Amino acid sequence: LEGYLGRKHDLEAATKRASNRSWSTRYCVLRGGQLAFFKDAKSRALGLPCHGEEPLGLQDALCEVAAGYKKKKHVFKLRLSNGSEWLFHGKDEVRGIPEWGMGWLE
Ligand code: I3P
Repeated sequence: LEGYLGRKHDLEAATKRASNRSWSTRYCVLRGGQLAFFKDAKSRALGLPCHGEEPLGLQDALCEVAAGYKKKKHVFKLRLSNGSEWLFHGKDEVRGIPEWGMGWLE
């Protein structure tokens, strides 16, 4: 499963706000229990992660609609087992995560 999503780092750890809190677009690849980030499909094909970012390990992670986040629609939250939290912004289109009415940004 892969495609473009907006991404915002919200918490670095359970009680620590992330320092870089701005939204950025990433080509996200969900595979083998990891979520990896690339600038675009070409760098994904070349296996070059965006800014050398480590993939997020999803073991014991929680994922839910970010109902409390009101500034954008179609946002889901990922809470990793280490307490860090990330927000992801999808497109208003039924692809990707259809049960939430979310899809990839085109
Ligand atoms: C952040 C940027 C984000 C904003 C965040 C700001 O500033 O404006 O868009 O999140 O607010 O800190 P900068 O680009 O200077 O890092 P929202 O879009 O969700 O408001 P926050 O610190 O309240 O999360």
